[in-house]
Amino acid sequence: MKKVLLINPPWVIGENKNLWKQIASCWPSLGLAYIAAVLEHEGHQVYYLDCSAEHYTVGDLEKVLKNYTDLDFIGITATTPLINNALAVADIAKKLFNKVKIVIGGVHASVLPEEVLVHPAVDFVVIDEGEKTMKELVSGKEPKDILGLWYKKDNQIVKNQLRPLIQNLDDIPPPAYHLLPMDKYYPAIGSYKRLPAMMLFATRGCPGRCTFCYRTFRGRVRKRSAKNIIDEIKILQKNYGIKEVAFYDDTFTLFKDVIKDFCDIIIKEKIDISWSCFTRVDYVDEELLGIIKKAGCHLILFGVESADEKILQNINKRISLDQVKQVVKLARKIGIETRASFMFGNQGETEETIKKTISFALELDPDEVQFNITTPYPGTELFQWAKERGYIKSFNWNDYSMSNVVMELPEANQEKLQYYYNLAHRRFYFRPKIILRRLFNIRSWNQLKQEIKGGLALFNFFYEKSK
Ligand code: B12
Repeated sequence: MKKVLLINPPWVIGENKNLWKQIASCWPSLGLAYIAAVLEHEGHQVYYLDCSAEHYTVGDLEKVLKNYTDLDFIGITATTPLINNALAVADIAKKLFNKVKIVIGGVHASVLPEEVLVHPAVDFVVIDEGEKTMKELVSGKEPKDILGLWYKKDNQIVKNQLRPLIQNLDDIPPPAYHLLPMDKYYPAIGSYKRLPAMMLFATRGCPGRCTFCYRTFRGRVRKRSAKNIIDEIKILQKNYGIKEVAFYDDTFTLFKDVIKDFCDIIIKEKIDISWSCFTRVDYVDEELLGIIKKAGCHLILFGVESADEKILQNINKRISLDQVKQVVKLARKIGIETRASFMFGNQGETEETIKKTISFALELDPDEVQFNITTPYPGTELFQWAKERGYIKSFNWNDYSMSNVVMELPEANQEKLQYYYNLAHRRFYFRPKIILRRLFNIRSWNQLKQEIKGGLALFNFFYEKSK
């Protein structure tokens, strides 16, 4: 039996530049929770430390880590903006427990394993899915025989081959929720109907090939069965009183057969759960929207990105603006709210195309919008494109949180991007029509509280900007 501590590193919120930070969600790293479940199955003792949910900063960590003793492994997850915090945690841990083996996994380490592994405190990097690789490592298999593992030996980096991805997601046990601080998690303002809520996945991988998006799990799509997803919802309801789930799949409606079965079970068994999901406009139709509405779906989030057809082509979005208009209209007819997200600063962006996107968002009139400033994440086609042209202003990963402009295009510089980012939100949300619609849609105290909090956050944001 080995003792393993899994850490979601601190996410210190930087300057208050990004309005979404004030109304953002707080979720666990389900990736770590899946790994925890697999390790527990093997008989190991596992601890889960969510520095983000506990609001710990890197400075708090020495004290916090002293609560753990006799650890054999520490596993840390990290996205690109969190990698420096993850490495700082690794340093503190290595100083406190010099025998502990430190493993880093997650998207950043999967894209840039070498960069992470050269850090002195890091012993192993796990590329892509971690369940089986971490299980073999902790259970004592020779590192040289473990697929998906990179490590240091005699000052050299040993690069084992990639591990084939898990084919049947039903084979993975449910996340080890019992190790998580479940009362610390919540969804973003405006995205839920009921609490408590938890995030969930029905698939892995995305069929899209957008140039700005990091293709997790090598873009290979896999599914869970409807029954397997329902069983997890039942665990969440029974053990934690969960009333709502937020599906964070890249394309929740990718496998229509599974979604239809899933909805059938919810309806037949009268399972009382409300939910939201992310998908692409080309993966829904009127029939499916009707079914998911009946099964409790109240909000769909999808990416439109730009209203300029040429930019949509440049980013390989593979959707048309007509499809977008049709889906928003259908969803409204059926009674599902929509949130459309847009980006400013993709390949080919100019002041004209930004204005076009803002006008389109107003005309489209979904229930909610989100405008983002494009960030070129390493591992994406966009990153390569921008790097080759010298458009990337910062290679400090701390800046890659989407609140900073790290890429400037010849016709869309930082000033313009920031200006239109603020203007777009203001123009969308400060319309009497949208304020009235939101007020009329309030059905509970909870929703009223959300609306007030969200409204105040927006107001505060623009007040700060105008000073
Ligand atoms: C849910 C989600 C969130 C949630 C919760 C994040 C969290 N606490 O983990 C919220 C909304 C808070 C969020 C915020 C952000 N997100 Co986000 N998010 C996702 C999303 C949709 C799913 C992540 C997930 O849970 N996947 C399912 C689990 C099972 O997979 P996993 O986490 O990758 O874990 C597996 C492996 O990676 C590996 N693994 C992971 N960690 C470890 C650690 C060890 C030790 C080992 C051995 C293995 C291992 O094993 C796991 C099991 O197989 C992904 C897209 C995607 N499809 O992955 C984007 C994604 C991770 N997010 C992204 C971004 C950019 C952000 C933000 C910067 C955006 C912003 N400013 O708001 C922030 C950063 C915040 C943060 N904490 O890092 C990018 C990251 C790109 C990059 N290179 O960093 C992604 C990949 C989207 C994309 N395609 O561009 N996000």
